[in-house]
Amino acid sequence: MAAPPLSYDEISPAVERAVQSQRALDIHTHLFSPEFGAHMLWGIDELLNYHYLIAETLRQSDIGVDAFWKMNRAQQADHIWQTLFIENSPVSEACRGVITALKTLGADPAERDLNRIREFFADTTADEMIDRAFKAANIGAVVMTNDPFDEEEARVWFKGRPPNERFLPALRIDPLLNDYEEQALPTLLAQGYHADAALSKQCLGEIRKFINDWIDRMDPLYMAVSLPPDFAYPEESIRGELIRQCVLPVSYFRGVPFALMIGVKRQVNPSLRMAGDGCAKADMSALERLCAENPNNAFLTTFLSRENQHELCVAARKFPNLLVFGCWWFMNNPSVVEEITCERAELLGLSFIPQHSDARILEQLAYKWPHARETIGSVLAEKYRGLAASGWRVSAAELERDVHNLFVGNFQRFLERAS
Ligand code: HDL
Ligand code: ZN
Repeated sequence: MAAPPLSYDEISPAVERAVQSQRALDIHTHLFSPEFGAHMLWGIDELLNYHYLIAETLRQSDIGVDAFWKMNRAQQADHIWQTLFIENSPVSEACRGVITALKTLGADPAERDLNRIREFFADTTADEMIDRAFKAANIGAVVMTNDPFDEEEARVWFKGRPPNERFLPALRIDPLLNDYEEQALPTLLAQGYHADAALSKQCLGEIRKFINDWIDRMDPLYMAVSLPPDFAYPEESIRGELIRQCVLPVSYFRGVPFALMIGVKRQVNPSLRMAGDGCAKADMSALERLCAENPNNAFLTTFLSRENQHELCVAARKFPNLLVFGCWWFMNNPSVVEEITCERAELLGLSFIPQHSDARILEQLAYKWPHARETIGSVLAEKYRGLAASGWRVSAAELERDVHNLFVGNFQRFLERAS
């Protein structure tokens, strides 16, 4: 007996229940599990020192960037709190996120005294906060951003990091593709690979071995790179050669998808350090050619410019081997998440991954996911109401199936198809 269809008025509450109750897989974060030591960031002082809030503080503060960088973490947090939360109302998405995180983690969101908030975090251990943040965000696991070119992190992997079912690896290869001669080549040589600046045949073989060895060591869900707005493919360049001769063949033969995160302009203002990156519209034809020339390769992608989002949906319609994910970085604001999710549902149906958190500090999970579910839920409710008005009413079970696919199933099936 098929489950009864929802009435028009039952749709919105049913969508809300399905979206809130669906445990999600967070497919891109910068979080680390405790065995990565200082790489794991958590607590209110780290939460306030998020680079998004540093950029916003330096716009409104009178102390200037040099004086800010001379402060220690706690002094920086005090200054950020005073500037963005006390002297101004915390209206921005990153500011409101801190308030949501405090609330969902059980602290008093109306507490103005930062030292009282610090006491709340002082009473908790890292492991307890992991449990609390994952529960508050209703996520089962996060995918990390693991960098084999980071010496400290590589040491953990060389020791043989034990698998952790809540912190899953992703192999990040930005230095290889974006800074081969300055950053990647010295590391390749230090790790014993016979690489060279000329990208000789032997060198390309050694780089394929490097990628294979790190896949063996990490067992990553995918390999990823962030790329500038002028990313071109094919291209007579080091990057073009390494993608064609090393990344694509290894990605295919090992069944490890290649994630391209396109449109970041690194260090438009270097004085802001990690907060100094910008974005610009990229040329979609590079991704289209990659997907068209490599129909048996699996590609994940997200774009940083709002101006790329509609043409990305059109491109994704052409290539079943391309899975669009998330509202990345400067896209992760309710007004843009709503617009992007709406056009994806209209052009891609349910064949995309609506969100990842990009969390850098553990407790950000407790705001990035509640905010995302709020916006994605309201878009989905409107789509299912529209469907009902056209004459097609879904059951609660069908709704839950669809939401499971968006938050977990699409990615899992994509990985299975790639492997
Ligand atoms: O390159 C990336 O993965 C970006 O997400 C950057 O890390 C960026 O600094 C960030 O944290 N965005 O949310
Ligand atoms: Zn990121």
